[in-house]
Amino acid sequence: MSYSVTTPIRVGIVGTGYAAKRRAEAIQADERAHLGFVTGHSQTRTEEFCQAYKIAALDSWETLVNHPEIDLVIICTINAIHGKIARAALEAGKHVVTEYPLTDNPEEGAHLIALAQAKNQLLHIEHIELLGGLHQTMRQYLPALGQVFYARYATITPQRPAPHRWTYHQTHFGFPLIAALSRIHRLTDLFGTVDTVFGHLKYWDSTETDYFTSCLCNAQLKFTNGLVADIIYGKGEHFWQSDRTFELDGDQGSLVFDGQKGLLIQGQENIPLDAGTPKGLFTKDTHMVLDNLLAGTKLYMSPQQSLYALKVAAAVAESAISGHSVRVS
Ligand code: NAP
Ligand code: BLA
Repeated sequence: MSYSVTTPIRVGIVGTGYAAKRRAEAIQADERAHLGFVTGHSQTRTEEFCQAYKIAALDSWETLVNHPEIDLVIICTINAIHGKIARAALEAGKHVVTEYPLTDNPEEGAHLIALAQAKNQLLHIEHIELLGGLHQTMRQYLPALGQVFYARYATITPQRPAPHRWTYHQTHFGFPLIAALSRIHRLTDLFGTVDTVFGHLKYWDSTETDYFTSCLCNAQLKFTNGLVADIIYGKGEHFWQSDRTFELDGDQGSLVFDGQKGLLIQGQENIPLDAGTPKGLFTKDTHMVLDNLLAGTKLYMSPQQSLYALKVAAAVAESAISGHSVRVS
């Protein structure tokens, strides 16, 4: 696919947090692009951002997506508004990159992908987990496990006191395994399609303001190839021990990672594995986006792959509400 865009690509960013900063640095380090504008939330952090990157602020994302001097909009704000910003930006004729998730609604996701295709504009959903050492190492050693029949991926983050931030707000963050879509996406990328899911979700101390102090979200996925996967996502004040274990069990061996350190276990043999550091991934993603826009180089994944992970996550959300297992259509 080739796009009509000329250098330098003029970029506007929505958001001023961690992802936005990494994007701004990557854009400013690349002569093929120019960072012109940002729009933020709180005035202080917007001003800090503008000072750090020597750029101008626009008063709203609506103004930013319609700005005539912007070709590419990068969406790095709270999850609840990704979908509507992406839609408005595509309708305004902009190329769009969004941090995951694209939206919480698979139908809206499909519509946005079709809209971008019809208008020949880029819609890229960042999934930096695929670019990271952990995923690459898992992929590399997968064949050594034979037939994989079980996966278990836990990310538990104790946090005391729970911060009064959007990531502890039911609406701004959204259903935890849609917000943390990488957990499901890592597995669908490795193991393909899912037949049925079962989900569970608990919030602690959630108030009428929608903030909670902890959440626990579990999902069991049964893949078409027979593999069963347990995903555990928890954070907040009610957890006492952090956990980042990713385990795959096959008939020839197991792969077990604790954070970035892993072991390949085959019979009596244990081979230590190191997945490196998860730094620099937003830069990698940004470079690949510019390569794609300017040279048509293939990106590391398609929006359809993100949409499939979203469909599975939405089925988990449906199951968590109904208490029944849900077939993924
Ligand atoms: P962050 O550092 O907390 O930044 C969040 C941004 O959203 C800030 O600009 C914040 O502004 C703004 N914001 C907060 N509450 C808001 C509200 N109610 N309405 C509008 N804007 C609001 O978060 P982040 O880690 O950069 O995450 C941004 C996006 O990237 C999220 O969708 C996240 O899932 C995704 N993502 C992040 C990572 C990562 O490594 N961090 C990885 C993958 C995907 P103020 O600070 O002024 O409130
Ligand atoms: C993913 N990290 C995320 C997401 C959020 C944060 C909101 C998306 C939702 C999710 O998948 O859980 C936020 N991450 C944070 C915050 C810290 C953090 C506030 O580590 C505080 C230290 N992201 C960072 C930092 C690194 C980082 C400092 O903010 C590490 C260098 C990496 N975050 C990182 C990666 C992902 C992610 C690689 C993708 C998720 C995955 O690997 O599966």
